[in-house]
Amino acid sequence: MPDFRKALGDGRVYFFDGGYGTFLQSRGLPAGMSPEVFGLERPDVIKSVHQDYVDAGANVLTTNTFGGSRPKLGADVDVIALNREMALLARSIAGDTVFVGGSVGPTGHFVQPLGEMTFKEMVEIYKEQIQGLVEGGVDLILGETHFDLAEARAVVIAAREVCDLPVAISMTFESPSACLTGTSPLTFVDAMQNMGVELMGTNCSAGPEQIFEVLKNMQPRLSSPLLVEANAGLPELDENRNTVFRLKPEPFAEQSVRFLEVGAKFIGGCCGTGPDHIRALRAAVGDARWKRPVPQDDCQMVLTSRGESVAIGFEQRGVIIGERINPTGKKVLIAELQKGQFTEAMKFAEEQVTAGAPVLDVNVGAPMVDEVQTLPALTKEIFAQYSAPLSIDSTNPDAVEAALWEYPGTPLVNSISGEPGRMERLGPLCKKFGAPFILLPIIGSKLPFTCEERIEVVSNLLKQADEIGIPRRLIMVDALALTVSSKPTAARHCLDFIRHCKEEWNLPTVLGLSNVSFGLPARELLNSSFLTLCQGQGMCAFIANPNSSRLREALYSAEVLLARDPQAEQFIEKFSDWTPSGDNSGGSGVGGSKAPDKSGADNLFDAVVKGDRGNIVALVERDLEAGRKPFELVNGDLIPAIMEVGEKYESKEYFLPQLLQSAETLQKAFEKLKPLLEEEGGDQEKDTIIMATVEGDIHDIGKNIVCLMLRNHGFNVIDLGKDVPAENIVKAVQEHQAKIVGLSALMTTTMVRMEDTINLLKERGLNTKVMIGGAVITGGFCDSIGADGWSTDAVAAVKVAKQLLQ
Ligand code: THG
Repeated sequence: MPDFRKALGDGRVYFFDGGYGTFLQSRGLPAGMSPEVFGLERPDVIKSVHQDYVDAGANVLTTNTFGGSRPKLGADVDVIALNREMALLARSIAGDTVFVGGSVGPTGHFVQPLGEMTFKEMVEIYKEQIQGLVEGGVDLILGETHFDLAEARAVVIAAREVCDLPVAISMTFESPSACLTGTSPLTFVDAMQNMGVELMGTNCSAGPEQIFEVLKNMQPRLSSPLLVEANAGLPELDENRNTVFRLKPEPFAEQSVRFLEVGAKFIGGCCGTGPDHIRALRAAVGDARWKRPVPQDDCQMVLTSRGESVAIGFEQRGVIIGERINPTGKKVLIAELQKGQFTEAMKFAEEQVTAGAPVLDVNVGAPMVDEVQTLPALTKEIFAQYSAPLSIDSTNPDAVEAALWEYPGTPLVNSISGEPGRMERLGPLCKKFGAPFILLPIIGSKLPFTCEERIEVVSNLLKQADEIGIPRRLIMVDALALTVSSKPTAARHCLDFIRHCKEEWNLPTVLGLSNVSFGLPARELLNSSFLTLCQGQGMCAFIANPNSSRLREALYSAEVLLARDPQAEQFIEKFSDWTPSGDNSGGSGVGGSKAPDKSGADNLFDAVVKGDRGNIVALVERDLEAGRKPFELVNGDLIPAIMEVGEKYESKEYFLPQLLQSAETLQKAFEKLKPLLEEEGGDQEKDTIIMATVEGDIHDIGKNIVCLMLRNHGFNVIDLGKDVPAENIVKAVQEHQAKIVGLSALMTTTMVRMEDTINLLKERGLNTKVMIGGAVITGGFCDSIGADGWSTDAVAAVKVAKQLLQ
């Protein structure tokens, strides 16, 4: 038997059969009877129709199973047996020279929220039907006349779960621009290509001339072979008010031949066509060859919702993925999500769509929120109201899967990290659902820093993806924006990496823009400059707040400069009434700078406040030589100085870099003084504090700063690092007889793990004080898990530690 997959790739044009309904009626099908049930009673009639089409020159027969699904057939019919019988009938005529397509039509139901059925139920219905078709020996599964993208997707997923056969999906479009449920021909093509559907096309609805318009709208990104089956003209009502199709075989054939110009490889007929139409078609096509469609719209990736596509790529405009539906730092949103309410989340959706975000990120990771339940529920709520494709943002693979089962298009999966097991779990799922995904170059708790490290991590992940057979059009790389205030070259490595992804791998990149400016003032300024730099290197999308006008200004300006906004059309539309912000008044720029002047600190206090690392040791030596006592230096100068720094930080005069610099300066002074202090102070005991970032969380910048500050304030700090299991923390408490444990977590998803440690301490009968910290910690959360103190910054953390010892 010839292989249908080979036929898909060769240069030939193939012919499907024509309509069956009218034909069967003329051969005895009673009005109102299911053609499939009739087929069971009169296999001879079905065979005769198949035979007529083979005689007319069809290369592919479709089985008499268009309405062969459970909801259409009812409970009394053996669905699998019927489909198997019908497939066997077609096979008996097709022999081993003609292909058999297992026809799968609409169920007559809609998937939620349009209808009552869940997507999973729809898939189960199709699995049953397809099982029978496969048993009967079909060569491909052929979804026909679908008018809902969700239903078409259900056919594809059912086929993939049941068999390994190629899948063809043919949609019916009410108009050249959309099907009944609002999907455009191009979005249909995008979604099917994402899913790896081997053959796609359109049938029914109208005659060849109208269908040609639909095909033209599919062109921009079409690279797959097309299947086209037009009706015999537009339906008309005859004198008995019956629908009739009057287009004769020759004009039908003449008009259908034009389909070859736009990539058709398989041509047949739909309602009102018969063997003569197919015969005429074959004659008209003659020995013309298939012309593979070449997409004109150059892009690397496409996201789709039910109705819309968003193209991502080097020749495409930068795409804002709206970040606001994310509990980080949003108390009202967290409280609502915990109760399963979405008012606040929907407000963020509305606001971001209005601000022009083409894609919305959806993240519900917060303590006491069941993501597996909440993520799909919110996803559903959003896509029912907004057509922007979504980015499903979760570290919980079960939650991602649950959301994929609900979504009617091919959304962005954010993300697949290098954590062991992630690619194995999510890769095949994304492939099956045709969901593009973000590859996050983080392995376990390791954050690659240099460009080379990032390249190595992503190379390995790409290898894994290749092994699973994931096509490159589904992969986008997170370039990993790290914080420049703690790692000054972080952004440069990121820029190098973006270029590498583009030039060496032809892969689009994305990043969470705001990470870069953490700990600095005027974050929007840095974020928008960083955006421009990234765009210059080839970054394609970014997760950010679309309400920021500064960001939009930077984005749309860059699009003009990168020649992706022809005649500056978009730029002019957005900014024609823009007014320059102009002068230097209002706190910005000249004269307003409060950054410390580092030059020439001539005393210890100033040196610490100014963060004068180079001078501090010399100053300590000078003061010692002058006869000052080590304790006097600490208590009289150094501690007051770092307190002053803390105050400046709290009043937002200082930011993270200054805080770090001062802390390091202080540390240098302490190192110099340490041996002398120990001599002088004898056996004065320091209080021990155990510090750790909890298991599952790999953020340690904040915790490291707290450690530094605590040491500076005379604590004996034992830093267990990041991603530390509760068991290890408790062990360290016992071993070092610590008075306090400090737990850190940055993410709302990991802060819940703090409770593990508290519970374990209680279990072991230890009454060690626990203080917790992190950007998203609140007093309410602290009380709810039974911690003794909390803070969201390093200066306050020291105060809390001191209070806990009183
Ligand atoms: N890469 C990928 N996905 C990501 C990130 C990334 N998803 C999450 C995050 N990073 C990007 N999203 C956000 C969302 C919110 C904030 C920052 C990044 C944020 N929120 C404010 C805060 O914490 O103060 C809340 C203020 C407000 O908006 O009300 O900053 O890097 N692939």
